[in-house]
Amino acid sequence: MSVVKIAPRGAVALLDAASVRADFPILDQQVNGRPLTYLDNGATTQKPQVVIDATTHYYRHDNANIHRGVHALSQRATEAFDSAREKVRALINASSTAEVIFTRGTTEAINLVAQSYGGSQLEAGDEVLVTAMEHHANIVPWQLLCAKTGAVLKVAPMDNQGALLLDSFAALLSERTRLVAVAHVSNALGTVNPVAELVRLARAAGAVTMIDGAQGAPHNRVDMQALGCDFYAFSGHKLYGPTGIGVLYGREALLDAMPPWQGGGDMIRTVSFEGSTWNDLPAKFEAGTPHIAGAIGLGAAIDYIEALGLERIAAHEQALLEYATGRALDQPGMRIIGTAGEKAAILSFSLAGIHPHDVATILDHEGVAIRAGHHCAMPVMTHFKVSATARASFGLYNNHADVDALFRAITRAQEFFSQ
Ligand code: C6P
Repeated sequence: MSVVKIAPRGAVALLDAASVRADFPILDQQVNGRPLTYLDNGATTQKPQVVIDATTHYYRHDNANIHRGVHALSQRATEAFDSAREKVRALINASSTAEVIFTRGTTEAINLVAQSYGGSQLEAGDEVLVTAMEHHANIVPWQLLCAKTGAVLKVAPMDNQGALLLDSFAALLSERTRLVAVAHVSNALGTVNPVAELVRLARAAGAVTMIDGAQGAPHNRVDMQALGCDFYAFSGHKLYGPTGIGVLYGREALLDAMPPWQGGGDMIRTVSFEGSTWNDLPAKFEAGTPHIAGAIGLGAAIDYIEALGLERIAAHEQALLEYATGRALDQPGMRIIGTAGEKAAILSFSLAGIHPHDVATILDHEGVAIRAGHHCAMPVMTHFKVSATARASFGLYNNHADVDALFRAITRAQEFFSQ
């Protein structure tokens, strides 16, 4: 079994987890008579008070539709919404805010690309290449596209540690490959894919690249210009922001050439019964009233994580992963599922003789929140010959005491089932 790599920490001051924790009021509660230990951050993260305040402030003081009214409230709402987009742009180092499309989340962003780019560009016999560790959100939209166009879905395999087989990936690329869609980080395994290298290979083969960053953007700084991908998607709610808001980054030249995917208000320049013309980016892909409060909340979440420092967050989470992995290796009957050399702070596991759902239920009785199931990555479960795993996933407010609480509860579950 390979050992988890530790991010270089020398240059980065560590997070003060205790003071950070105080920023998240939800963490200060008892669940089933125990202090809450929240380890389901891969599913969604908790929100700091500043995010709650930003959305409340909008509804309390500035609530109005954007880009439509000349009145003061609409101007304030528009300013806050536009400034959130600029914060996203800066976070991911996109060249311009035209490249930042607000969506409902990662799922909607990938569907947008599949339907608009894929639907207009792919033909029968073209190929879409994904990997064996994708979330359903980065499989099913491509299957729908293939069914519609006659394109073919190809799957790059992974090894038994959950690492992508680079040679096989490269061998699957050909002049027929039109689109490569890859997870930055696997939600079921924690594997960090070498996305820069994958993008380089895909581009050399002439393919367009879509990175599913749902589990990538929250754990590492991502830089669109350095990465060179064509599309990158992530969800606000996994980045300490609200649900219902997410981002599609798209290279401007591609977005410009793509047809709209939904019609309605805001995405048009002119409408007549003879035909309509489209608005500039990013409005062309944002039909209807957007999730204004969500975008504002996401902007506040970005301010929050930038103030803490994404590098410090990454180092802190890697330290926790290293500690939890060491504990797991010492725990009798515990199998880690996903042991790639490069991992984000996700620990998928099974306990001998106990169904993952029972593990999660007993942990819940101990106040420890984890997720159990297939994690919307059924092919990953098939690969590892399990129907489900238990999964602890760490966020910036978790600490060593949370890992200790996890392992206390795991031992309790094992004792309970050995009776
Ligand atoms: N994974 C998890 O518990 P949405 O639902 O659109 O915000 O994100 C979808 C998605 C896409 N890709 C990856 C890699 C993901 O992890 C997720 C969401 C959650 O792992 C819910 S299944």
